[in-house]
Amino acid sequence: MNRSIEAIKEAALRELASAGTPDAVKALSVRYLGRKGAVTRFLRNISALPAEERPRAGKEANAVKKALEATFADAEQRLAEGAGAADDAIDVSLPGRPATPGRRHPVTLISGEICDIFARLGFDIVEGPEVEKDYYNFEALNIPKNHPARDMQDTFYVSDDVVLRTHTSPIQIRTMEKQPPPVRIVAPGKVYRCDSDLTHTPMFHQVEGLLVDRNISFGDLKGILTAFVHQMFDDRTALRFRPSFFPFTEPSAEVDILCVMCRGEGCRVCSRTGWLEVLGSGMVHPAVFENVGYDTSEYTGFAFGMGVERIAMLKYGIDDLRKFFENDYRFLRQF
Ligand code: 2NL
Repeated sequence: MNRSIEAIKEAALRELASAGTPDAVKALSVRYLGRKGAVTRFLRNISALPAEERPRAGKEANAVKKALEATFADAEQRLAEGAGAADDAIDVSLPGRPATPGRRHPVTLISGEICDIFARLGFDIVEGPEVEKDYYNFEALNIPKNHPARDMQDTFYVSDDVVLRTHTSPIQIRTMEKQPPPVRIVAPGKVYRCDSDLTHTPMFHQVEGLLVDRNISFGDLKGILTAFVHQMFDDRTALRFRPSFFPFTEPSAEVDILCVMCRGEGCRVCSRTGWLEVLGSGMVHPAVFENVGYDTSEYTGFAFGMGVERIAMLKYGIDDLRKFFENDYRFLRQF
């Protein structure tokens, strides 16, 4: 009799293991615990047992009944929840989320375009350190010790004689120190100035250029920069060379181009002048050549520099410098 209630329990659990739905568990529950179920019938038959066996058999059978009731209820609930969860399970047929591959920053694109144009004109592209010796950033470029550019207000000092470069000219000094003329290079890169407002950021990008050879004249400077502007914008963009001053060039000239927005009519972008200032330039100062050991009786050269953000704003029609530094992908993805 005892073995028999144990056998019923084992059979019930074996069948339960292969019941895959809540309904299958319910049917099992009826077959074992229902009015005509195996456990119920067993309980009913206890009265037929010898009197001394009845209490023990009753106790055991009731324990099995309780255990099965709980186990069936558990299984039914677990299968019901499992069926619900199947709706939220991974749908392997769904297409994956597309990866956002990113793209080049507009300033990188324009810096590259500028360098490409000069590369086609025979210039090599050279880079150099952003943390630079005072000597390469100022001294070698004929910028005297009391010059305002050297002030703490304008320059980030790393130590007494080390600065964050304020222009990429040190690259050109280093190149001239390493090799004799001819030199034909452009120097792109980040530069740093202690300045921050609507139209200035403490870091911005520059491309500078240098050409040194025999018989280089201001005419060569005008020719190369005209070719550059015509390729960067279009070949009907006029240039205007205005006298200016830089410590490292003599004579020096600012280069204006006819306003790319209004074509000289006068607009907000060109402050009603019809012209845009885009480049600084000049013939390399003899003092600079002497600092790198070039013979000034044999060689002359020209140099120029431009701000990449400024060119990018004109080329893409962007009116706010800060857009380049916000890293808003809705802006950056347009280029
Ligand atoms: C500007 C002006 C300029 C240079 C940069 C240069 C470099 C050497 C020697 C002489 Cl090694 N000059 N660079 C010359 C004239 C102007 O940049 O407005 N930059 C944004």
